[in-house]
Amino acid sequence: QWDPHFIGNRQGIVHLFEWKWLDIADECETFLGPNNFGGVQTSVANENVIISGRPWYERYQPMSFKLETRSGNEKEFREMVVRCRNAGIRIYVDVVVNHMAASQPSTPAIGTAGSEAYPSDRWYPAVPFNKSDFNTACSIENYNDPKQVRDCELAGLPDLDQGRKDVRDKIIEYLNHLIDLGVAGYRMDACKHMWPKDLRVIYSRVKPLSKQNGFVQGSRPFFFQEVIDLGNEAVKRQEYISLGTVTEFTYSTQIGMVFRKIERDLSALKNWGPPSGFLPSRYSFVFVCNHDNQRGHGSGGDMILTYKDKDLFIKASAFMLAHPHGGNHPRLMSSFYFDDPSQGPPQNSNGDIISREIESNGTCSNGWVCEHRWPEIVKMVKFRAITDKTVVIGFTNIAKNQISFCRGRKGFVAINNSDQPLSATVNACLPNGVYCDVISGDKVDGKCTGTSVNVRAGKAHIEIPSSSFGFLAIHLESRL
Ligand code: AAO
Repeated sequence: QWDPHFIGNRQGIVHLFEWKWLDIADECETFLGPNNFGGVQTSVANENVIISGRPWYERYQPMSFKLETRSGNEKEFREMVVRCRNAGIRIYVDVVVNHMAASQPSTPAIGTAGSEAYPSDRWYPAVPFNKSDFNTACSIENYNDPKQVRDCELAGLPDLDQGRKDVRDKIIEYLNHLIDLGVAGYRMDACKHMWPKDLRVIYSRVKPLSKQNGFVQGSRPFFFQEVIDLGNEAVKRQEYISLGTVTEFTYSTQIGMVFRKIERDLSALKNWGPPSGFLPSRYSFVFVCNHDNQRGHGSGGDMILTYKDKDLFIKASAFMLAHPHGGNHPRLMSSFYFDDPSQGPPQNSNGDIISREIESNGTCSNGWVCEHRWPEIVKMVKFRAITDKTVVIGFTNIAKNQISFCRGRKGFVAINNSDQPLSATVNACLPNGVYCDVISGDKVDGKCTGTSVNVRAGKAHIEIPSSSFGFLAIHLESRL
């Protein structure tokens, strides 16, 4: 429940937020597979309520467990899983089982598979769930009262009682259906609002993965559980680590503070890990931003870095990929452009999602950002694979907001986040040789199109002008 089951030495889970299943299949084959990514987090796959204006968040209001949404139907879902697996990529589904759809301006509420529901009567015939399956209505007002957080309603969403057998059975049936379709695991939504003891029962009854679907027979699916814990409330993320990995929201806020220079500077990266307040790496599910906090939902704040802060976001993401904390599954957000935080994905006048298109330079168009295609990020996914299973050594605080470190004897990075040029001789740890910085250029026919770095006796002289991007990375395979 802590292993993402990547195929080979792959790295990172890309959240293809609001993508259609067949677009994901295509992305696996043409980009993610060839570039050594590990997996994809999909949007919520089961039927959701239709909300006028089609905001993205309608998908967090389930109507039934039918696999039919704006991303596609069950047949397309299955095709995606198989095509991605054949391209070396695992699929993880966003799963919402804390609650069902809230009341809408008109009754009955209508879902993306055509189902009807009567939320104010707690009647969802397409499951079916009725009044007895829900906790008594009350709203979460005090996050310091764990019972209220678990048994009352998050944002007015009718709160399922996972302590009831028939509720559990329906949830387990759905999770097992996804296993049969070949998924490798789940992003479990709103775990803070469900009792760990109930989740334990549910997870324990989820089928093991099978050889037939390309896994080690009998292995457990991967769980990453959404629990927002910034240290100031009663519910702690530690309550969930015996069940699977847990989202590390403090990582997202702290990395933003470090790179934005809010009460922090790059020297904070020296003790990056449990000493900074993070869970042990095995349990820690890390990311720079997610689909909520990139738009002010959840634990959003001004410190969060998103695609809108392009250079800083790339630098922070490159650091996340260069640093071993979070194991092989750091999550990379892949967004659509938005101004209004409620705005849904690119869609036509019928409300159908418009596919991303790929430009000749490899970037996305039609309203999709595709951060996962930005070259620095792609190159650092490779860096992470090459330096896998090594630790940070030779960390050097060069000057304020100028640091460097090695990943064992396999990789080296230097970061300049100051207004001053960086020029220093530092520990570089790699075998003697001349290496090509993969951020400023590429190794082409044995020559470097960017900055070369000469490593001698574990040291190198490096220069990062203040006008440059501010990140330098070399590794064993960039040796000239
Ligand atoms: C929509 C409308 C609502 C309406 C509702 C029902 O926006 O106005 O009442 O429908 O009609 C998403 C959207 C919601 C949307 C919902 C359903 O974000 O806006 O509601 O779909 O369509 C809490 C949960 C966390 C949750 C987060 C949004 O703990 O699980 O709220 N995230 C997930 C998904 C998310 C989704 C849902 C859950 C629901 O990722 O996309 O909602 O399925 C504190 C608590 C957090 C809490 C936040 C926000 O955070 O700690 O646990 O998150 O408050 O309520 C500082 C603090 C930080 C604090 C934060 C905000 O940062 O340090 O702790 O301030 O106060």
